[in-house]
Amino acid sequence: MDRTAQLPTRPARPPVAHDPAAPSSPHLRAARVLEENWTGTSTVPSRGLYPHQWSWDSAFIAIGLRHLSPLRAQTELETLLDAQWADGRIPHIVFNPSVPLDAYFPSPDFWRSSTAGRAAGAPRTVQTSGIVQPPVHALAAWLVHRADPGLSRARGFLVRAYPRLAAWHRYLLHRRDLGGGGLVSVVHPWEQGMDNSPCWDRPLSRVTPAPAGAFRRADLAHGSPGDRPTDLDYGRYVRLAADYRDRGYTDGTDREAGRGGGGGGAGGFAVEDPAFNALLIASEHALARIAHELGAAGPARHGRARRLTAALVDRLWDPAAGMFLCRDVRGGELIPERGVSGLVPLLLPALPRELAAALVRTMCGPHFGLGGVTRLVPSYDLLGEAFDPHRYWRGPAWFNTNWLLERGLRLHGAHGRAAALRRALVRVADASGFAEYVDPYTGEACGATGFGWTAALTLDLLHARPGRDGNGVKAITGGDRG
Ligand code: 9WN
Repeated sequence: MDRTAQLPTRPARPPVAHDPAAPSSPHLRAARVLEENWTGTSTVPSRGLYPHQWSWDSAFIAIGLRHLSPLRAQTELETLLDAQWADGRIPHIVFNPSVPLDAYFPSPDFWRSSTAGRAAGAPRTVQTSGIVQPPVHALAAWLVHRADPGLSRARGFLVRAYPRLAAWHRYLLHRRDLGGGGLVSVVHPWEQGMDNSPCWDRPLSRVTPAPAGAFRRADLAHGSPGDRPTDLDYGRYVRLAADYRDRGYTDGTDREAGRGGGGGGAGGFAVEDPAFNALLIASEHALARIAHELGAAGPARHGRARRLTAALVDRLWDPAAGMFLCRDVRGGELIPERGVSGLVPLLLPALPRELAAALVRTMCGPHFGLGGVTRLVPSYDLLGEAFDPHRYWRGPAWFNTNWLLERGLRLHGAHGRAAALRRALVRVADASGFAEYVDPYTGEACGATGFGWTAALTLDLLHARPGRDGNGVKAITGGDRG
């Protein structure tokens, strides 16, 4: 049954905590959001703003959902994996055919996956986008399995998921190493998931925007324009996506495309991002555990994860900034902007100890303010010229990145800071009506409320048993929870 299409778009609700008709605990309130956003086979990020299935949202949502219903959590991931392309990519959106085309832009008739993506192996029966999002899925699959191993084994959950997850990682590592240094590049800001981060301003400035009249945004009907990317950003997003589509969603390098040149793929945008690559590495560790559970070769994957960690340090660590930066693969240089993405590698078990310590110092210093001026870690440098506490990924705090950092703090022994961040996350999420993102200073809600991953990750934090996370790999891949 698909409930999404029948649900009217609602205006943002006041914070649920002050609603007299609201359930009586944060746990129940978070569970209600997930109930309301469930379509029968997956969970929408937001009933109004994002009425389809999104890739990394579903992974985070499954991580929370496993505490309510391991079966629903498995189904969430299975629905996404059913839309995988034959080349291994997991698309960033799986469209719900019963949602009207004009409910979200870009809609299926823009992406035209089943025709434009035919050569790359797009599925015929389901419409998807043609770009990807961060690979949180193997990590999610392992955590979901751990929540109810009996059910998982009885349903063959991991047996079916493992080859698909392995093909997904293969696609990224083989088709997307556009810089030639072993790391994965994203070819669109939507792929990295932090769409209008100031980290993209420089590489995006080379992209000629699509004319304003060539598309119609649907997002502005659901919230304040001041909380969203600008029209100029959208013009560039549309240009990049349309060019990729018109190349058949192929990932040839410049050399393969006959252009010579210094790498970076055939498109106008190619960036190595620390969070995207760190999530791939965390998922490689999870895949090693899944392989072990299935009696396959786990240690080789742990080895690969360690080699990827070394490549990440080699290519993206900036000692002067005390954090990781993005690399613009076309120009070849590091981008001198501090985004929260550069703190996310704290979640890696093989990170050298002195780098982990530097990341914690940077997170708690003047650029991100944790434990001082901010309640949660902002998405971008408080001191950066482009900082804006309300505009999407240009300053507001997001719950998925803070959840990842909480895990990283615990993994590297900063238990006091992790506990404080955990308390703040639950309090702010609940008081904001499970907002999409919040002002990092005040916790004021921005964007949508009733947001899927905010509710799911709150549930996960409420279920945390932090006393059990002494072991590095365990803390990353789920020995500590569920
Ligand atoms: C484009 C769904 C997605 C998140 C992204 C977030 C936002 C989409 C948009 O919403 O992006 O993919 O329309 O702005 O930036 O991280 O996955 O919640």
